[in-house]
Amino acid sequence: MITKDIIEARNAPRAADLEADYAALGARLARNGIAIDDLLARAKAFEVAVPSWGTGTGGTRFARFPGGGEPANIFDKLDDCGVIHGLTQATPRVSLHIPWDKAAPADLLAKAEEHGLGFDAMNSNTFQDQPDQAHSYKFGSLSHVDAATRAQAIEHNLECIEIGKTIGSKALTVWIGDGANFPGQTHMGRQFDRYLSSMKEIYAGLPEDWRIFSEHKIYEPAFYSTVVQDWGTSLLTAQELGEKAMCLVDLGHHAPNVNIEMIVSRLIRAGKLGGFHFNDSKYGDDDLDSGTIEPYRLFLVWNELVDAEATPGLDLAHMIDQSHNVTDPIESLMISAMEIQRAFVQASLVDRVALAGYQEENDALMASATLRAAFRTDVEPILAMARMQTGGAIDPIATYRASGYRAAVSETRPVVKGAGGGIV
Ligand code: LRH
Ligand code: MN
Ligand code: MN
Repeated sequence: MITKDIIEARNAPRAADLEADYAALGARLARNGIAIDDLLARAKAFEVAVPSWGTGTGGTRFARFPGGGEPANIFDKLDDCGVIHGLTQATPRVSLHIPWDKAAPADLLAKAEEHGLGFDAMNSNTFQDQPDQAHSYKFGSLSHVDAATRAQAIEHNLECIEIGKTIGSKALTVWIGDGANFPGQTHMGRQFDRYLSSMKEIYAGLPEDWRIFSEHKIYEPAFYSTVVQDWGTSLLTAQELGEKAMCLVDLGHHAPNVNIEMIVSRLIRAGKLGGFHFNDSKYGDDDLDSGTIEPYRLFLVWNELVDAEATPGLDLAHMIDQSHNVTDPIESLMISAMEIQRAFVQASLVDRVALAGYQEENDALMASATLRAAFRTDVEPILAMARMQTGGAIDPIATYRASGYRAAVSETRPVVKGAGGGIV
């Protein structure tokens, strides 16, 4: 654990500079009629959930290169999530993946409480075979041609809900790898019908105050066709299931150049946007740290979200979904949380009255300049001030490195073997 003392000791020599930077930015924003303290309050209220699976070193289909001190189980992972939240004060919840994180609920709750953490959406897993399972998912799960295999996959999702109920989760995210590698391998219509009918059975098991998120992904592991390949299919699914069903947008699950912010806008319009898996990518489902490849796109997504934040019923689950191959996962997850928060604060700076005026006047140049003016604003003093005032670190990466946390846990955690490829 990284104690408050360690954080305060690292913050102390930086606090005066931060106050000065914050005052300078405040004066600049005030000239444009923006109250910096309002932005500070928004930054403090910001939350994004951490994926339990992101705390371990990921891999590719070719190899995995584990680092020292990797978490060996969900309790180690929760310890790491506690560090991330302690330093950033932006990640108070963890999203679990079952069966990877299966453990006694009382123990999960106790460990989470130790770090002041709660649990976000549960994630089911019918894209891998588990050692003890009766039917293989090689040819699909919820859309499999075999009824017994579908029943097993449905049962697993219902079990995820049961586990989630015991730890205070309120949502289930379903992503399936079902699809086909070759034209003709599956009947696309009948396969989707089977998927829908399985999802209806899962939906029937949802508690009143729960939601189910349908997560689409264009391809992989299936390389020719995927059952839930795009937001259209996800929307069809959510609409057919009912009001507790929503769509989840994983930023890495689209073809290159797809206008994701427009998908976000459409799903809000349909009343079906439920949440996000934030990450960044260059080519496919790269699961890179948020805001490290296309920060402007992340900003544009947030621009839609801030624009629509007063929409009745809009209640979004913000989660990170990443895999870290060459960095310390704790550092990468902190970077992502802070970049997502940055895009949110920058989007909060957009002069929406001016923007609407330019749009009405067809002034394309000034409309686009209005967005870029917000994006160009360095809001780091606001983010750092939010962290400092809530007990986090002014500079989380430097504080983490100075704490020696990874070296300390390397002493007690067993070495995790890593020859196999990654999964996500
Ligand atoms: C699939 C995915 C989905 C899984 C996670 C591990 O690519 O994005 O959200 O649950 O990765
Ligand atoms: Mn995802
Ligand atoms: Mn993914």
